[in-house]
Amino acid sequence: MLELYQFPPIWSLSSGSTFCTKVEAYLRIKGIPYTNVYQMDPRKAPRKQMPYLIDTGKHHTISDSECIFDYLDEISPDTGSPLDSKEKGEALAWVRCFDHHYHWCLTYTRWMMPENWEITKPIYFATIPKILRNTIANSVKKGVIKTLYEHGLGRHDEKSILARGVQDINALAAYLGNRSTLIGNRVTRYDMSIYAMLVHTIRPPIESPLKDAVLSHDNLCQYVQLMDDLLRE
Ligand SMILES: N[C@@H](CCC(=O)N[C@@H](CS)C(=O)NCC(=O)O)C(=O)O
Repeated sequence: MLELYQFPPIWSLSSGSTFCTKVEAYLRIKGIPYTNVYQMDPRKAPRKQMPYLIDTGKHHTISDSECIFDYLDEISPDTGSPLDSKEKGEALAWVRCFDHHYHWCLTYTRWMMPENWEITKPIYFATIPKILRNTIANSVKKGVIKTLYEHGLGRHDEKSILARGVQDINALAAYLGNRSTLIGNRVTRYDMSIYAMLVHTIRPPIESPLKDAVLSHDNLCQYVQLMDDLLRE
């Protein structure tokens, strides 16, 4: 049995974390049975980040969404038409762009834009007793500010951070054109990152130029819709 350790659902998302949504989406697309184990404290995770997966039968723990994907492909190999190395290279570049750059622009909109922090804070920290909520929320936020700075993005002003996120979105929309999936003619693991980042941008009640940018591209909205439909099946 596979146990997926992840942050719990919020708003209408499967999890508060893009990376957790990404992994759960892949498990569902592949039709692999799993159980969700919701956990709020990433310090309990092997790499101090969520998600992670435990294959209880094999006493095997895997953390990091990409490592989890490799494991899922190992136990349930992809039977679709294979991608060539150029297609794989392009898809990987998009995943790296969204997982390691766009994700931080999105994080900025939730944690750093004061009007959005007012929405995020009570939801993210709802399970913390009220008396401690502000102290803990502010201490976790300090960690996010530090990570954004160390990443490099946090050294820019808000206007540039948001502009960079919008650039990622516009570039993706141009690349996707009228195709319905990122690469090849079928849904692959690479779609899961892109779907997770887009759905986390448009679904929550968090307003930002990133959300406006996604919503302004019909092909990206249709892309999210297609993945939502497949995940409901
Ligand atoms: N490279 C990791 C990134 C996972 C990640 O950043 N998880 C975040 C939630 S979105 C987390 O657990 N953050 C807590 C922390 O870093 O303290 C993956 O692909 O799984």
